[in-house]
Amino acid sequence: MLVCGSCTGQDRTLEITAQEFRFIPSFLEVTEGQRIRFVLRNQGHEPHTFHAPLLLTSAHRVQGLSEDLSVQDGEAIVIHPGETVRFILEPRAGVYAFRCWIKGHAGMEGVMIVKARES
Ligand SMILES: [Cu+2]
Repeated sequence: MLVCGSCTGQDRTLEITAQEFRFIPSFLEVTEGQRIRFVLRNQGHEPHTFHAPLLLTSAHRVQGLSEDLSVQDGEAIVIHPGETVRFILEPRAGVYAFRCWIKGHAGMEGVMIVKARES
């Protein structure tokens, strides 16, 4: 069996760090059909949110959200200082913007591109 993080049909882990006031990285590119294991870390001193309404829907099969995870309106995941949040998505092709929607946190934004699988 091949083990390749960038191949289609494989699990892939994406780590995103939130801090004052940016996401690192702010640009992500994956391929449709991959199961993406998101690891969101808040290394800042304030709470941050991962607000991605087009991404955090059942259409993309969100899995693995722990029970103590707070999701606001099904669109944003709240990450408290020092916290790490993990979840799994299998996103469809598209362009998905994400940002922190806390007032005053302008600039905390990014984009995830999910490329269509070549057949
Ligand atoms: Cu923030």
